Amino acid sequence: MTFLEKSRGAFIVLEGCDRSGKSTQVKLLVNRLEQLGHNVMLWKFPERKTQIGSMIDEYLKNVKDVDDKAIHLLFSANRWECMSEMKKKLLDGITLVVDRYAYSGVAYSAAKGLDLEWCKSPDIGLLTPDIVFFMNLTSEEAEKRFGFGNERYEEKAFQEKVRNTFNFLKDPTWKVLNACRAVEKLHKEIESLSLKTIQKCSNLPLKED
Ligand code: DGP
Ligand code: NA
Ligand code: NA
Repeated sequence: MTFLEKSRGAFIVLEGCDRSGKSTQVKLLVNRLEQLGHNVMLWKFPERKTQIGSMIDEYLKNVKDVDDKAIHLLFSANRWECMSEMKKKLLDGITLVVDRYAYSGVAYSAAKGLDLEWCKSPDIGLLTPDIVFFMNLTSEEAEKRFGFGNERYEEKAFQEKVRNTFNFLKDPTWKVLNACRAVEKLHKEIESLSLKTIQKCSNLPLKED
């Protein structure tokens, strides 16, 4: 635990399958919070701009094949290499709105058949989000959206497995949202829960598990 002398920013994560609308909502939320005068920053995983991130990018674009366990550890390392900077920003009072986090790490690898506990272990000790919005699609709606992408995981049968794996990962920080609704409706719900979270956690210590 890190104790605070001044109020900190909130650590807000959006999770879900590909095409669940995360990136749209993350941008809307950041813009809205800025409008309201909050100190806020958008973050995205994988962070493709680092050296590790560029290996991940090549893997996702099918330029390179990487062993399933090795790529799992690289995704985790990509989160670890960002931790000190993220922690500093949070302690400086900046709210981070993060597109994907360790839940994606576990869901996508476990969907390949890797052991769930093994998948979780390299992420142990990462900062714990204050709230995780899970963008939940019905399988019907998911089906309509799948099959359009061209990156490695953007394929219907695989996404269905990822969806099922996410369901095992729910914890008390999760807020499961009906992501089939109109963009603006969803945005309003995310906004109001985020504002509550920012207020609630501003004087609480940051958690690392
Ligand atoms: P995005 O840029 O959000 O579309 O993410 C790229 C793809 O990478 C997407 O299919 C989800 C997947 N992904 C994100 N994080 C991880 C991770 O930690 N591990 C694995 N195996 N896949 C991930
Ligand atoms: Na994607
Ligand atoms: Na996205």
